[in-house]
Amino acid sequence: MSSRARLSEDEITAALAGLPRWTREGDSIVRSAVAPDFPAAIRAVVAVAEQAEALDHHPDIDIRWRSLRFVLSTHSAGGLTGLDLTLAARIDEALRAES
Ligand code: HBI
Repeated sequence: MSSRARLSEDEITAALAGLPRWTREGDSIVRSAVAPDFPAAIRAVVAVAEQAEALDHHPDIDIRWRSLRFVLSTHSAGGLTGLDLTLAARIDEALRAES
């Protein structure tokens, strides 16, 4: 699940069925969320940063007050890999903890 090998279209489709908050945008997957307030949004971002460092895999993050948008792709592979799926699940957890 966490490999840096590029996923096939079938693998991506199957994985996204288990990540209902995420949508495909080309070579990336994207999720938006709204936290209860700005501090909660920042706490979620810090939790995501810790997971990103642990995985050595980093999301693009857009912060607008309490609205967050995460974009995941594996730049070194030129597309989506298992690492993106693993990080997506950990981002879901971080957002759930601050919702
Ligand atoms: N994060 N999203 C993403 N994609 C990468 O290819 C990537 C990364 N974080 C760290 C990383 N690659 C490192 O392996 C290299 O930059 C050394």
